[in-house]
Amino acid sequence: MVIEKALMEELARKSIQAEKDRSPISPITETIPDLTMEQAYQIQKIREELMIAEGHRLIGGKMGLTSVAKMKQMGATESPYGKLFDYMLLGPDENLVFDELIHPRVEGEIAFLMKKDLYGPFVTAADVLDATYLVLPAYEIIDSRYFGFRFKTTDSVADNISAARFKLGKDGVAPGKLHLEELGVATRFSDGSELFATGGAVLGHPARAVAMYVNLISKFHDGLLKDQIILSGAITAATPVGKGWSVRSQFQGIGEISLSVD
Ligand code: OOG
Ligand code: MG
Repeated sequence: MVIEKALMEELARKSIQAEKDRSPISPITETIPDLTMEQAYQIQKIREELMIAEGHRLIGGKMGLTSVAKMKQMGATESPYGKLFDYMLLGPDENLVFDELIHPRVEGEIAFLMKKDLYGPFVTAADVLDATYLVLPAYEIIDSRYFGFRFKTTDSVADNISAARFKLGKDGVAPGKLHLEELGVATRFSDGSELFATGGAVLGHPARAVAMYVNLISKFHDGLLKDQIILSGAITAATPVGKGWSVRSQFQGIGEISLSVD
């Protein structure tokens, strides 16, 4: 189905409004079942432009569904991208405020801080490592604007793939010294539950996810820029959290990160 620009803008505004009001909406595919990935990215792009027009600053990007654990959890096989804005970044000692979100889930991720601009569509994992200043432990807090976190990947793409908040560890390491595919990430929640995986869970090597991001955004002639941050996707499944929860992770050879929920 052809979707007029005006309808795309309306759909982008609904997702933004749902985020602001903490009030979930129905997936687009309930009314437009054949929504294509291309159309979904066009809606996401309009959403991005509206956010920037409101005064938010674009500070990086994120890949999603890059590990088998996440793909299984969401029942999807395609890895989509989204964008990160300044208001999403939690300070090093800042807590997550549950009441600002709808149904937050926490994900452990490897973040990359860039020292050079990268433009696709022919960027490789080696190019990414060469353009990376630091690799850091990160948590992403996703918060789908759709009821019950239920959607198709196209719906999620139009909703900036659930991006809501993220936090970086205090220490980072230059990538040259690391074997990111072998690095273990151990996470422990305050209820005693634990998750473990290695960096290789993300497409065999997390730099591949970053390369994929750069190559995908080149369709809009966008690049991954110096000083931007990119999250390479959840290493393990996302965990729903509530008020009073806390979580701590060790990223072997990089550092640790923790988060509490108020
Ligand atoms: C889509 C976002 C997935 C990740 O790291 O896999 C994501 C979703 O599951 O809501 O951020
Ligand atoms: Mg994520």
